[in-house]
Amino acid sequence: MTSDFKETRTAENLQFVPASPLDMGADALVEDFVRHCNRTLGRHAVQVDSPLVYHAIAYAVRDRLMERWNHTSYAMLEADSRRVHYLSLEYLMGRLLNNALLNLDLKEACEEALKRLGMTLDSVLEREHDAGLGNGGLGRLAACFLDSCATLDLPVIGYGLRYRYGMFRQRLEDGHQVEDPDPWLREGYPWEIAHFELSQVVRFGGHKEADCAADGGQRERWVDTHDVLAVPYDVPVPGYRNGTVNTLRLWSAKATDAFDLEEFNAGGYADAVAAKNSAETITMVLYPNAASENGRELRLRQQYFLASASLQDTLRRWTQEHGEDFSGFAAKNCFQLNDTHPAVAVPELMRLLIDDHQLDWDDAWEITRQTMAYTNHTLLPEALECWPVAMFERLLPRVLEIIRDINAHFLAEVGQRWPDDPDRIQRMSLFQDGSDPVVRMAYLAIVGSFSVNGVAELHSRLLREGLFRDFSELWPGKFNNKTNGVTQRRWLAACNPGLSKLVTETLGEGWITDLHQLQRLKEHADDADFQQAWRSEKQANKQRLAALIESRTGMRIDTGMLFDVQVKRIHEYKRQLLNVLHAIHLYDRIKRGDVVGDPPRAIILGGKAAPDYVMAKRIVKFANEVARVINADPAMEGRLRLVFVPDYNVSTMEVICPAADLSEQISVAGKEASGTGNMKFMMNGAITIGTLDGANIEIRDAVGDENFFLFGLTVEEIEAMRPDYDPQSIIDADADFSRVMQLVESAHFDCAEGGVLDAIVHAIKTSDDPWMTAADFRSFVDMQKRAGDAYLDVPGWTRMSILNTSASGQFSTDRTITDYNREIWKLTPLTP
Ligand code: 26Q
Repeated sequence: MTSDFKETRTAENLQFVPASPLDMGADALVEDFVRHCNRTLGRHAVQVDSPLVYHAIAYAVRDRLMERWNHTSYAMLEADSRRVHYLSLEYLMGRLLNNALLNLDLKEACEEALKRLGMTLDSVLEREHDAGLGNGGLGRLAACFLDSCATLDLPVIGYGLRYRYGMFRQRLEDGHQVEDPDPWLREGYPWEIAHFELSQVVRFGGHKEADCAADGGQRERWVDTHDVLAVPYDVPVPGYRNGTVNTLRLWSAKATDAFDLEEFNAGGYADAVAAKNSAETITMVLYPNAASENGRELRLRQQYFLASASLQDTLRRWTQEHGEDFSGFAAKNCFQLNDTHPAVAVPELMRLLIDDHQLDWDDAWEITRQTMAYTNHTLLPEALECWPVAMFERLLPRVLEIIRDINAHFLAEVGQRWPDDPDRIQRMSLFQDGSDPVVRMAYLAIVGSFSVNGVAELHSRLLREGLFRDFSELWPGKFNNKTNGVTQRRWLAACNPGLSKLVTETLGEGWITDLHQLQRLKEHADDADFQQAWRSEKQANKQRLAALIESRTGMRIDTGMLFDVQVKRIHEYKRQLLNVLHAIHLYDRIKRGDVVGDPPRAIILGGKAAPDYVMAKRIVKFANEVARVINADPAMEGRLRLVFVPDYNVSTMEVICPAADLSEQISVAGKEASGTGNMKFMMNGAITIGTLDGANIEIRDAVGDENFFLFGLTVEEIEAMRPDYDPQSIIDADADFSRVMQLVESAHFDCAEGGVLDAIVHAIKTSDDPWMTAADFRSFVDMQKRAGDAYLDVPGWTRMSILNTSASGQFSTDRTITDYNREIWKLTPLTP
C-alpha cells in the first residue's frame, strides 16, 4: 500500500504533508462518510435519522477543511506576518456545516452524496446544534467578522471561551418565558480540535510580594495563587473559496495537576475533586446580558481567563520566534477588544511584559498602547462595566496594582493638560470613589488603546459628544467609527438560496465577495418579469417560515399576509412594547369594523429576555397574552395574527429574515448602538420601519427616504422633550391611543397575575419612562398605516424590496473589515 503523505523527519520533529488534496466529488464523500461511520465512530450501521449521520458527514467535510487549515496556519507562521487577535467573550457562530459546504464549494457534491445514501442535505443540516456562545448582536458580529476576515485572507485569530452551556433555550409556558440549559456539546462537536499541548496556566487569588531583581531593582511577584489550566479548542473558519481557513481558539478551564495535588495533600481525595470542579466552573456557562449580572465574580474570572490565556498564547508564539526581544512586537500584533468584556487585557499585557518578561514600565506601556484597540457597543450608561475594587483585590491583586499605576501615570497626563481642573481629574479617573469604589473598564480600555470606535455613525458621534467627551477632548485622533455589517455568505447566499439564485442569474456571482455589485439590481426594479420572480422567491420563503411557526407553535399563518417582523433580544429600549401596542390598535380597529384598506398582517415577534430581567420577561408575557386574545377572535381571522416565535437564535433567523416583508427597528433614538438585524432584513428585501437610531440612519441614506418608513423623534427631540414628558396627556389627546390603553387596563388580556399588567401600564404612563414609548406611538401608527397602504401596491412594494437589497452593499462585513483593516489593523492579506 502506498502512503498518502510525504514525510520529513528531523531529530525532534515529524512533519506530514498530504501528497495530494482530497477529492471534492460526491463519490469520495460517500466513501469518506462510510469510512467515518466505520472507523471514526465505530458503527457498522447508522440510522438515517440519528445524529451520527450528521457527525459522519461533518467529519468528511472537516477532512477537506483540515488540509486548507494546516496550510493557512503554516503560511502564517512562515510569513511571520502582522496579526490581529480578536478578543471576545462571545461568538454566536450558529451552525457550521452549511457554511463550510458553501465556502468550500461542496454543496452540490454533498447533496448528491447524501442522495445516494438515501438522505437529504436539509435533514442532515437540521441535526446540527447551534453554537450559541453569545447573547445577541455583539456575539453575532464577532462571527460575521471572522467570516469576512477569512474571506479577505486576513491573518486574524479569534479568541473566546468554550462555554459548556451556551445561550439558554427558551420555552413558553402559559405565555411566560422558561429557560432550559443549552447542552450543545452533549453529542460531541465535530468542528473542534483540542490542542492540549498549547494549554496555558491562568492564576487567581494569592498575594503580591516585592522581590529583589538581579540588577538590584525591585520586582513584583505574584505568589500563592490558585491556578487554572486553559485548554484551547480550535474551530476552523473557512474563507469563501479562497483556500484560507482561519482559527477561532476557544479556551476551556481545566484543573491543573499541581492544584489537584496540593488539595489532595491538604484534604484528601474528595476535597481535591471539589476543588477541581470549582476551577472548571469558569467556562461552565455564558452569562446573559442582564444588568444584575454586573459585578458577578465568576464573570470577572471569565474575562481574566480569556485575556490572560490569549495574551500568553501570543507571547509564547512571539518568544518562540524572537526570544525575549520585544522591540518588534507592536509592529506585528494588534488586539481588538470586543467591548470592555476583555479589557482586563490592558493591565494583563503590562503584567506579563513586566513580571514575566522583565520589560520596564515605559517599554511595556508603549507596547500596550500600540497594540490594543477598543470597540464600544453601547450608549446605555448603566451598561458600562464597573468592577468593585475589593473584588479585584481579592481575585487579581497584582493586576489591580498595575491598574493603579496606569491611573497614576494617566492622571498626571490629564493634570498637565488641564492644570487647574480637579473635577476633570475626578471624572476621568479609572477609579470611581465612594463607599464601594469600582474600576471603570471603559476608561481603562480607552486609556490603554490607540483606537476607540463606535459601531455606527450616530453612535460614534454620541460617544464623542457624551459618554467619552473628556477623552475625546484629550485624544481626538483616537476616536473613530466603523459601521457594523453582516456577512452576505450566511445572510443571503446560504439562508436564501432561491433569491441568491435569482440574483446570480441576473448579475453573476460576484456579489458573494463584493456586495456593492447588488447596485445593478436597480436596473431591474421595474421589470415586470423580474418583479414576478422576486415575489415568488419571497412567497416561497414565507411558506418556509410559516411551516417553522406551525411546527413550533401549532399556529397556521396565511402567507398572503404582510409579514411584519421584530426579532431581537427583548429589551425596553428596543420597544417591543410599542409594537404590541400597535397590534392592539389594529385589533381595536378591526373590532370596530374599521377594516377597509388594510392588508391582512401577521405580526411576528421573537427574542429572549435575560432570565433576571424582570421587565423584559413581563413584556414576553404581555405579548403572548395579547397574541392569545387576537388569535382566538374569529373577527381577526384572515386579517390579523400576532405570533411569538419561541427560542429565537441564529438558525431561526436564517428562516425568518428571508421571509420578512417589513423589518421593525423601532428603538428609542440614541439607544441602539447600531443594530445588525436591520441589515439582514434589508439584504433579504424587507423594508424597514424605523427610527433615526443606530445604523437605521445609514440604511435610510443608502436606500432613499422613499424606500424606508421613518417615524419617531430624533435624539435631540427626545432629549428636549424628556424634562416635561407627560405620557398621560399624550394618551388623552389621542383617541386611538386612549382606546388601546383602555383595552390594556381593563384586563382584556389575561396578564394581571404577578403584577405584569400594572408594570406594563406604569411603564407606558410614567413621566420617567426612559424609552418614551408614548411619545412615538402616534407617528408609529401613522407610518404603519402608510406601510400597509404601500404593501397593497404590489409592483410599488416589489420595487422597494428590490431597491433595499440593491442598496445593502455597504452593510457587508467585508466593507466593515476592510475599514478596520485600512484604519486600525493595517494587515497585509496572506494568500495561501
Ligand atoms: C455584561 C455584564 C455581565 C454579563 C454580560 C454582559 C453583557 C453581555 C453581552 C453585556 C452586553 C452584551 C451584548 C451587547 C450587544 O449585543 N450589543 C449590541 O452590539 C451590536 C453589535 O455592535 C449592536 O449592533 C447593537 O446595537 C448592540 O446593542
